[in-house]
Amino acid sequence: MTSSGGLEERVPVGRRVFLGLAALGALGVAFGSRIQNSVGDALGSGLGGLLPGGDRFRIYSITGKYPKIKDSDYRLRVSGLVEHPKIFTLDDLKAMPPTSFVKAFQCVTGWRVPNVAWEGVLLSDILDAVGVKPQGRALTFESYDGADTESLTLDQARLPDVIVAYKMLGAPVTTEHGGPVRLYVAPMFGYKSLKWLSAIRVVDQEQPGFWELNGYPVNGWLDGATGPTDPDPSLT
Ligand SMILES: Nc1nc2c(c(=O)[nH]1)N[C@H]1C(S)=C(S)[C@@H](COP(=O)(O)O)O[C@H]1N2
Ligand SMILES: [Mo]
Repeated sequence: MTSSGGLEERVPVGRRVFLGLAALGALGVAFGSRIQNSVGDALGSGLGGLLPGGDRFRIYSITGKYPKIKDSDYRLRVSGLVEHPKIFTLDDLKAMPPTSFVKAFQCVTGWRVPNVAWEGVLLSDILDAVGVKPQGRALTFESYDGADTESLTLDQARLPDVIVAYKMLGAPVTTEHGGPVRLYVAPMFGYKSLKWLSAIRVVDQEQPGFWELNGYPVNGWLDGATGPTDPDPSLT
């Protein structure tokens, strides 16, 4: 197996790799890094897992590590332009009304996993629990890995298929997939679905996250989608 690689295996932490959208498209399907291969092998997916339609996740971590967070140690800090900054435990999240649905997961490099069962708390419900101040326009997200960051506008964050997920594939989110809690932004490419979610900050303007600073579009709408009113039904 070659290791030619796409952006997702070549980006050293903190380095800026400027890729145009054309270059992004040309990346096509990337063949895996060591991490991805070892996980793929563990799943018994082989080559099929690395190709679009292989119905297999590839496991990504910018840092090459998977932060291990015990359920009882998990905290989600929500702060910034909010009325009541709050720290949520996993139990706090599970005590909130759950939202679940079945939707695809699609990475910008070409692989896609259809029919994934997701469960968690609507990001919108979390925002209501802390009360967004009128100046709040966007969110930034941080990860326990200390490296990945993401962003959404407030309008994007309030979409009905954007959740703070504690279950995926019918079970608690595994460490590899970003457990105990990850973001799942259904209408956008996978890089928006930040793993090992540690903090959410409400800010007054959108700040590009890690992948965007490395060339991915800040608005990560899935192919063919231009906004909340135009999701591509074939991708759900
Ligand atoms: N913390 C963190 N979150 C992350 C990433 C990452 O490297 N680190 N990769 C992103 C990308 S590009 C994709 S496609 C998905 C992959 O999710 P998976 O590893 O559960 O398959 O996670 C996203 N969230
Ligand atoms: Mo991705």
